[in-house]
Amino acid sequence: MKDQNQPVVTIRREGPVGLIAIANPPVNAMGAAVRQALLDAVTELDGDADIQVIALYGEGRCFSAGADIREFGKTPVPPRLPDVFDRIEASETPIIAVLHGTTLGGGLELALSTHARVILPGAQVGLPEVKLGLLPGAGGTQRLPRLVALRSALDIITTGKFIDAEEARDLGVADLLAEGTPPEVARAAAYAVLDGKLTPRRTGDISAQIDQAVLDQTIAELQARRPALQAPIKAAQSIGHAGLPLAEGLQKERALFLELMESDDRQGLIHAFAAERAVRRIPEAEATPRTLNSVGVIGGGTMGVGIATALLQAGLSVTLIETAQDRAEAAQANIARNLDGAVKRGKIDAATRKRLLDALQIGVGVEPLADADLVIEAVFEDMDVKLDIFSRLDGVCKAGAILATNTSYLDVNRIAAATSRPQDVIGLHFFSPAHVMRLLEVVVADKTAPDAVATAFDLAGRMKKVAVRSGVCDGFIGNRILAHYRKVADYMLEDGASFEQIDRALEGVGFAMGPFAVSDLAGMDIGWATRKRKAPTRPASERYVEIADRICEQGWFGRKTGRGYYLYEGAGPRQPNPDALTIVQAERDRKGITPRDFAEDEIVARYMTAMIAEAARVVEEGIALRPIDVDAVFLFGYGFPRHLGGPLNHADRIGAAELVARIEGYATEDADYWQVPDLLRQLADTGRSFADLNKE
Ligand code: 3H9
Repeated sequence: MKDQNQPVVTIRREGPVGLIAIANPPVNAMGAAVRQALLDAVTELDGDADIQVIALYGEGRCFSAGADIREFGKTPVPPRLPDVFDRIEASETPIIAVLHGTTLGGGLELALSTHARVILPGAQVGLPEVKLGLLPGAGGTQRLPRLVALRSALDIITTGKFIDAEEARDLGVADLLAEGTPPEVARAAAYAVLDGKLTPRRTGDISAQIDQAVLDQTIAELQARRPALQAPIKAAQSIGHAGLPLAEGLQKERALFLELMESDDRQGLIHAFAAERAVRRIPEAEATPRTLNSVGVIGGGTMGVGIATALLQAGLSVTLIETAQDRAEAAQANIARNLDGAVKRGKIDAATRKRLLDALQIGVGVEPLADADLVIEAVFEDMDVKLDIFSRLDGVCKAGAILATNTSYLDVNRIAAATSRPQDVIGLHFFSPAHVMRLLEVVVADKTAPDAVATAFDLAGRMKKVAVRSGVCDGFIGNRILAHYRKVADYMLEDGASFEQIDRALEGVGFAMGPFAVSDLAGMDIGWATRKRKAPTRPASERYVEIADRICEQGWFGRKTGRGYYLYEGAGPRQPNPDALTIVQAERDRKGITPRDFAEDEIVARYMTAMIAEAARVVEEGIALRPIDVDAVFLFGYGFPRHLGGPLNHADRIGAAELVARIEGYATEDADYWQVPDLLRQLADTGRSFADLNKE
């Protein structure tokens, strides 16, 4: 952490060379203090007759991650970044930037406003503002197209992707690639300028070549692909002004930037960025994680294979256990196939694939797990099977080993009680495919030890996953909320909306897929099995829609059988399964329901309200630590639209009072299902928001 007394920018004079270092850990974000100090440093050195060249670098892990995101939405404090950068570009004394670690957003814009850039191997640069619902608003859209080809500038800015040091040099973002520590390279670069080996120039003096046809085509593609996302479109429009004199282009960029700054998308996307990091704040954060080198995975199905793949990729050695040797070998082959996919996508090379496979052992029975530091059970959802496995693990595993279950909804306390060491038992709920999906629910049972929880979070970090702490309940955070709101989609279907219309409405607001398309993808048999399991405990008063059961009874489980709600025969856009439509109508007739029309707005309102209601209960009961934890679960595990920031961030936009009014309105049709959660009512009564609870 930053010592408040340390300066955020330091100056050093070494003969004719002036060195400026930004020192604002952890990522040299440019908040008000850095902006002012940078401006002062440049003004001072530029005014010093003895200084002939200035080199600028970052202390710590990177050059700079850009503007300080925490200041967004607050009253701006001068000087503004664009003004600081204009002053840097105007400097009479040449200024060189030395880029190491990540140089992002305003950090790269700072570098573009200097007179030459030297990049260190391993560095990455990017203008990721569009991912935050913004555009580079401190000259990025005007200066980058002056240095690189228009197509490259459009690509970098509208995707927000990171590019590596070599590519940065090849494209023209950086002038030179050089090895050394940032201060060493800074010094060397300064002398290269003095010796005439590196020629500084003002980016603003270069003219950009804007090919209108290329620009128009990019904007048309962006509009077609993601019409709801304004930031990439506006960013491309802003690049279109780079052919103007710099000052004029910068003004236009500023206007577009400010429009985006006011947008809901910007708020939602920055909330999503914060959510990914906020979930790390857990009561067990101070506990020391246990050592984790070898992991056992029990079960070689889709889940076990995905988990094992992800563990290997995180550098752990894995022992995969199955019930028979041939099944273990089949799992091993599937893991190899996953790693082949990673090679194909350029994520790992062939040598790494071999090394990872060498770290995989397979076996039968729990005995090979005696020395494992962690065991993750990923067999099918049957409590008796799990209880048996955990009691056997208890008999063979070494003291201090963590025993984890990947159950999606079963009671982790009961599983822990099957062992003599409940303090070592935890839920690690991965999402399928486990080597791809980023979410990991860490389910903390009543007796789970703090250092076991800390170990799970440490593991998630190594696996580059977003871990969210959950308490024990049926379905934990995500599946519990899903089980509730998924019903409302069925209710609307039975009452008159079509499954296509419901899917379209939700995809229209940005869900990756509507609920019926998701059922088809996941396999309708999975939900069917769960419904059968829950049937004995379902209250008689609960409204139950049988449409999905009727479809499953035909042997239609979605994609894997070629038909479900939709048909999957051949390529092309999805087509509704006509027989499914007949089943829907037959079920309405059987229950005497006269179908009514649903507007898309109403579909979205009911679906979101149901989701928010159960999410509020999950927070109220302490299953989730904070509202933002629920948001993270849905953003990273359920395809919730990122620009809405998660269900409870979205709830704040709707307002608690409006949500209460909606639920009370819907309750006139079904008072059993639609109940106002106490927490939501409290927020409505006190005028508070879920965001306020995140701050507590
Ligand atoms: C911009 O520049 C706008 C301009 O165009 C125009 C302005 C006029 N500000 O991610 P980590 C914090 S928009 C404030 O865990 P990593 C982060 O929250 C900006 N704080 O580490 C975390 O705090 P905590 C464009 C920031 O190694 C801590 O630093 N820039 C910022 O996995 C460590 O971060 C971006 O979009 C920031 N800009 O990844 C870059 N960045 O520990 C966003 C980070 O309290 N940042 N923090 O939770 C990143 O992509 C990653 O953080 C980075 C490091 C790759 C840098």
